[in-house]
Formats: sequence, structure tokens, C-alpha cells
Amino acid sequence: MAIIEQPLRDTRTSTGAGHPEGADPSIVAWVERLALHATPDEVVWCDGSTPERARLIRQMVDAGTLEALDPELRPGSYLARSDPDDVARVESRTFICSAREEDAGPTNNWVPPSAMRETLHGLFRGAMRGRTMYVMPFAMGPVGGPLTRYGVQVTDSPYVVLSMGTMTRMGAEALAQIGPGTEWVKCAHTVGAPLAPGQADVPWPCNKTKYISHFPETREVWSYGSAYGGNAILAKKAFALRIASAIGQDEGWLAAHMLLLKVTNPRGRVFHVAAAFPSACGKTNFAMLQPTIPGWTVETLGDDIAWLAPGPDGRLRAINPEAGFFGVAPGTGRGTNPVAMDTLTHDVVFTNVARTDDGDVWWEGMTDEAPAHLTDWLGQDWTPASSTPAAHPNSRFTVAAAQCPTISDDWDDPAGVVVDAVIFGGRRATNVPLVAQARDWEHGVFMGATLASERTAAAEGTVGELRRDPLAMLPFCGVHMADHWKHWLEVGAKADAAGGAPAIFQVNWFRKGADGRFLWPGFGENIHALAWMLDRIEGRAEGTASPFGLIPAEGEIDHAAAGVDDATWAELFGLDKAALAAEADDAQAFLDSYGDKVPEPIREGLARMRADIDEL
Ligand code: GTP
Ligand code: SPV
Ligand code: MN
Repeated sequence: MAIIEQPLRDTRTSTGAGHPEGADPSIVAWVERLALHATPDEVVWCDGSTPERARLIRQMVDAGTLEALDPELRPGSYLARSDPDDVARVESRTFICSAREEDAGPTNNWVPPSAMRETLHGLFRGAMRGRTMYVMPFAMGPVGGPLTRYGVQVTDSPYVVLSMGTMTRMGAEALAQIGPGTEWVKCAHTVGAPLAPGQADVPWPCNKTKYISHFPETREVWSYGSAYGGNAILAKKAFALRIASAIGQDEGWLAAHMLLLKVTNPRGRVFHVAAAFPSACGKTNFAMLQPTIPGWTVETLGDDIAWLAPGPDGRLRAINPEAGFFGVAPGTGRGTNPVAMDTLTHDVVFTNVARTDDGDVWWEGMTDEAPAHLTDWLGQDWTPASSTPAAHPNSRFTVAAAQCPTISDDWDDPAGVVVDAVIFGGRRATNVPLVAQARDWEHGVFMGATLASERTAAAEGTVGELRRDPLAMLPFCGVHMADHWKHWLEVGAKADAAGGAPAIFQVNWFRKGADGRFLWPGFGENIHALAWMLDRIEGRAEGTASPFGLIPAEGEIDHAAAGVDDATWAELFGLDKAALAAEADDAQAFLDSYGDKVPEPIREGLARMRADIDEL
């Protein structure tokens, strides 16, 4: 159970803060050990209550970490400005420290666990001096549910406590579920900014040195130096995707970077759909879609992560393990995502958006016209004439899922929902059609495995650069990516044998014309693609063959109703033989980089695609 393998050299005793009655001794021992090592001034066990949240908010307003927004305009809501160097996930500082390098695979940074433990041990020593260490037991999934997992995060950041309180079921109820033998994921976090006696704090403490380290075998996450998003809210990407992908591989289920939604068609038939798009490629927006076709209803279950596991009947069921949304602000407006705008009317923490002079928030895309004067995300004066954006491109809102007006009544069903369709999508200016259906599960896994997308501001790196992002999991896979593909194939084969794996589709809302503008209006009009997919499942649409699988046949989507003319529609499905051949070559090189670990059905998917391209 040793977390830090080296014996502790520190002799300081813990402050002796009492732990809640009934806390499992394994948690108490871990917390005690960490406290002795990181030497916080005090240890506080969080109960997840409303007064606790209010207390933390007051304290953060006093410290300048949060600014209260006007309670008339945005009740219960606050603005945080991060350190300008701590604004997104840091993939280059994210590590998978599996015992064997091969288990981390070529897509992850790997450091031997012993070496990483040594490094972390050094960094965590005294790292919380002058601060409070908060202990947060949490559940991923409805407390007590069959698919639900538990974790405990410690942090010295009250901002992270507030975020975890919204994003997870955090506190006393989760703690009560962790008993002898319950597996719980250890999540240790520090901003890495100890305070000397009398030293004044800053509003957003962090450290230039950052480590987001995962130990899949021992189900641990250690995060140092950042307080932003996925770097610090360890329940989210670190646990629910990276560690969970390792647990899922051992136990036969899938951790996926997927939104989850429920659709009811005009005939009253209900479908559940899980869709994987890379970061900042439209999950939150699709999960909150407001259909423009009469008779269709979309409800929201989750916007970022889904766990898919075989149910008692063998069919794949999914839960959203989270309890909140940590969504991209820019681009969110009445015209694009009215549901998000209605979700954000109260009790929201905004991070790195701009502030209006009357004490509200603003970001690019919220309204067509920017206010005449703003305070930008850096705290500087901003006007429409400024050359920099008012809100950081990765500025976000943190809000409870229950607050979403389209939240589905089955969003927190502990048993999850049966998944009818799985969708993969990315940001592709060229080549990839608006929508296509995989021939079968294996072809669908090929589609997902070779998914590519243009980079966004959700992580450090060059925005717009095309990269392969298999299953939209490139930054989030805690196991060897090719093993993960194999696992997807196996899980699907079992579901097929049990009466039906979900149908798999690929979408692309982001194809551009020669003028560089999006060809497809997107957002609410995406219902046209979704309706076609579900019509396919119902047997109401035939489709027609293409190198990408089945695409809509003439007349199966009323594109004019989406405001798209015939020429643009043709462009959305345009097949440029030379460009597609180059695409296939690139996919080949990508698969070859995995050598003989590539499962045969995925190689076959590419071979079939090549043959189809040759025939164009
Ligand atoms: P993460 O939270 O990083 O995982 O992002 P996400 O996948 O949830 O993406 P989100 O829905 O927040 O969208 C990211 C950006 O893409 C926002 O600026 C959206 O306005 C924009 N976007 C979303 N859907 C569409 C669409 O259908 N068409 C276009 N053109 N843009 C879209
Ligand atoms: C993403 O980048 O996919 C996010 C934001 O959802 S973060 O929680 O920072 O990973
Ligand atoms: Mn995400």
C-alpha cells in the first residue's frame, strides 16, 4: 500500500486533524502519510455540503482567487483568472508510469514508476507548507451504483475543491461507500507553491514545473504544479479516462471520451447515443443539441466522459461518471447553444473569460457584437479594437449537470442506458464526409482508431495542426493504444454475440470550402445527420456505399431544410481521389508505427478503404 515507496524521512507529526468517523483506515493512513510528507498547516476532510462550499467561496473571494459576479445578473456565480502560464492541459508533462514501458505504448510519455516516485517524492516534500490540505472522497457515477467507482483526491487548492464538488459526487456519501476491500483511486494533487511564514499568497498559485503522473497498476494519480482543468481535477481525465481505461481493460468495459445523449424520434422511439470527439470538437454542444427538425427531441446525459459496460443482458450500457460540465466558453451563445446559455444563468464558476463593466461575463461568440469595454482574462482593459481575444480560447465554465434544462431523467440512472449508436468525429477541413456509417463494429473501430483532428486550444500545442487522435483518446489512454483497440474489438464482439453491439458512425461538422468557411451550419442542424443515423438503425434509410462506409443516399437528408444548397451539399461529401489516397498512405504510416500490435480487423479496414479509393 506504500504510495511513496521510500520510507518517509520527515519526522514532523501530523496536525492531528480529526478524520470523519467511519473513514476507511486505508484512506486515513494514506492521508496521514501524505500530510506528514507535504506538511500542510492543516488537514480538512470535505463533506461536500452547501455550507462548506459557501465557506470556500468566501475564502477565495477574500484571497482574490474568485471575483463575485453581479448577483442580479448571474446569481451565485464567480470568475477566476488563472496564472497566464496555467491555462490548459499539458500533454508534454503528462506521464503514464506503467511497470512496463510497452504498456504505456507509443502515444504516452513513459517514465519508470520507481524513477517517477523518486521525483514526486522530492517535489511533494513540504509542497503544501502554509496551505490547507483538503481531502475529498468522491464517486464517479451515482453513489452505490453497479458501475460506480470511488476515489479520494487530496489537494491544497480550494479552487480545485470547488471544481471537484461540482464535477463529481464529492463528500460524505461517497466516503461512506468506501469500506474494507473497496478499490479506490488515489489522487494526490498540489499546486506546488508552498508559503514561507508570513509570505503573501497569489490569487492563482502554481509552479512552472508540472507533472501529471499516472500509475495504472496501482490506480494512482499524482499531479504537481497546475491548478487548471484536467491537470488538477483528477477525477476527470486522469481517473475517469486514463486510470479507468486500465481498469476497464482488466474488467471488460470501456472508458471513453464521449458525450451521452438521448434522442426521441417523431414516432416516439428512444435511442441513446455516445459520441467521441477530441477536446474542443463539439461534445458539449452536441450533447445539448436543440433539433431544428420538428418532432425530434434531444436530452442530455453527459458531455465529456462515458463508461460503457456490458449489462446483465450483455448489451452495452453507459453511464456518465461525472456530475458537472467543464465546458468551453468561446463559441457558446444563444445562436449556437441556447441550452448551455440557459444552464449558465446561475451558480457557475467561470475561468479565464472576460468581465463586463456591470459585473457579468463575456467571451468571443457569446454575442455577435462585443461590449464596448471589458476586462480581459488577464485583468487588462479590452475594447473591440484590441488585437487579442478578451477570453482565453480555452476559457471554461464549471456547472452542475442537474442545472441543465435538457438533462435527461435517466442521466443518473445507476444502471446506465443501453447504447444504440456510437459516433466518432473530429475537426477535418478536408476529405471526411459530414456523416458515414461503419459496415460493422470492426469497421467502426477502424474508423475510430484512425480518427484524425485539427488541434485546438484545449491543450498546449499548435492550433490547427492535423494529428491522429485515435478514439479521441490520444491524450487520455492509460494503456497501450493498440491494446485499447484490441479491447474495443473484444468488447464489441461480446456485445454482438449478446444481441447487438451499437451501430458505429463517423461525423465531421468542420469541413471547409475553398473560401475557408465551414460548409455545414452545425449546432442545431446537426440533427439532420443524427436523424439519418437513427433512421439507418430503424431501417428507414438505405444509404449508399463510399470509401468511408455508407453515406446518405440522394434525398435521405433534406439539406435544403438545413440551409445548405446542392453544390455545398456535394462538397460536404466530395471525394478527391488523390487526397484520399494520400490520406490512406498517412493512415498506413500511422498504423505501421504500431508494428505488429495492430489488430488484423483494423488493417483490413484500411485495405478495404484503399481498394474503394482505387475504384473511384
Ligand atoms: P472539451 O470540453 O474540450 O472536451 O470540448 P467539447 O468536445 O465538448 O467541445 P465543445 O462542444 O465545447 O465545442 C468546442 C468549440 O467548437 C466551441 O467553440 C463550439 O462553439 C464549436 N462547435 C461545437 N459544435 C460545433 C458545430 O457543430 N459546428 C461548428 N462550426 N462549431 C462547433
Ligand atoms: C478536454 O480537454 O477534453 C476537456 C477539458 O474536457 S480538461 O478537463 O481540461 O481535460
Ligand atoms: Mn473533453
